[in-house]
Amino acid sequence: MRTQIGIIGAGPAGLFLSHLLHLRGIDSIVIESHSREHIESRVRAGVLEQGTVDLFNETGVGDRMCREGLVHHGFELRFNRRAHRIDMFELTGGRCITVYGQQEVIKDLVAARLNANGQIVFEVEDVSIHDFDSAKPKIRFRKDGRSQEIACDFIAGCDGYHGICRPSIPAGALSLYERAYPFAWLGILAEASPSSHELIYANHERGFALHSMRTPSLTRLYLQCAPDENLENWPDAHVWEELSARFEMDGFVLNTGPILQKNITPMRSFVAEPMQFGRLFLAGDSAHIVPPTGAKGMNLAIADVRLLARALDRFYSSGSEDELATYSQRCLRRVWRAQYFSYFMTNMFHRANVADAYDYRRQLAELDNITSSRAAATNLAENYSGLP
Ligand code: RFL
Ligand code: PHB
Repeated sequence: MRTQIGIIGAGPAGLFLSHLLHLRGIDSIVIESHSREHIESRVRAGVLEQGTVDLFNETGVGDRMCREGLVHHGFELRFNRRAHRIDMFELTGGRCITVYGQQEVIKDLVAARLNANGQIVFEVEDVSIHDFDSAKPKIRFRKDGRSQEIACDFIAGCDGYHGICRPSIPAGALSLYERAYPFAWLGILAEASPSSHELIYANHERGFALHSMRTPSLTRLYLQCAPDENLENWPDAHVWEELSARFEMDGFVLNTGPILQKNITPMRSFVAEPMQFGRLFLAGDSAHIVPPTGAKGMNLAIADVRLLARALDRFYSSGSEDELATYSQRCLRRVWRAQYFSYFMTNMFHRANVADAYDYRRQLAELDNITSSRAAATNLAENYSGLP
């Protein structure tokens, strides 16, 4: 097989890159280790920044998102058993977020690629990449037991944090920056109508909790738990009890219902620099991870591939490698802003050590500052809705 861009991974980064390249007349093949059914049902992110929504609309993949996505003008910070609304729309001069599940984004992008005769090879095994320090990179893999090779001009490593692209770069060529957190999130998807029209980020003595949603009849909720938490210690009744305690406030009722999915998400901050080696370009989670408290991961993946598609287009249309050479540097500014913001949100809401009463009071003072200073609230709203 031969293509211009060999893309590893059919997550938001790989699929949207393939779509953007197609719009610019550049050929690509996407290979993915899981099945189409698997990637279309994996529940992950839910918040799209304004810039991501605009980009999906401009490139023709936003129709269903516009019909079914929930547009939010604000969100709530809850602490000391009181609600404080951040009016993002008003504070940012009209910016909002859209709640639309990542698996819906994946379905829309897969459909767009397949309708345009795009090539996505699902369920590949033993993927390896070769000669990406030369002008003739190759991707090898097995499909249905048969060995295959793709010859290409460039490889896009869109294979997430656990992928093979980043570890294939020679040791010493990358600088890695990391932070681990002493907690994780237990997430549930429940058949219950959301208890509020907007997201609620709650700081509670017992730990962080987040109220989100997917549709008018599906609630997505998270609570801070131990990093090595065993789901067997969390029967449904216990999950609801704990969530109710953490969202507790006069007049607030948490709607409950059958729990459809339950999972644990570890929390990590990570950046690999530069996001390039020879003709291998990393994008999305393969190059950087943020804790989900800032709702930035998928948005960063989309922002990366927007720059990568433009740089590749410039290469093919003019022969110039200037945008490819600065790809990493231009991505990393946004990446580090999201690192800062996600770290800030994570530290403002989670209890790293329940015995640390000083830290809890410091967090409450920080939340008090944000909810009583227009300048501080504006700063939060600008970061949350995303860099233009
Ligand atoms: P993905 O989505 O991990 O996709 C990588 C794909 O590569 C495949 N793969 C391989 N394919 C072929 N060969 C190999 N050797 C391969 N190795 C791996 C994988 O199967 C997969 O299909 O990376 P991508 O495209 O960079 O996208 C990143 C986002 O998925 C991620 O940042 C977000 O989900 C993070 N995130 C959130 N981001 C937001 O912007 N807003 C949110 O509200 C938000 N909430 C969240 C989140 C992530 C969460 N979890 C589960 C980590 C909430 C949660 C709970
Ligand atoms: C979600 O709806 O899954 C979600 C929302 C906000 C976050 C993280 C996840 O910060």
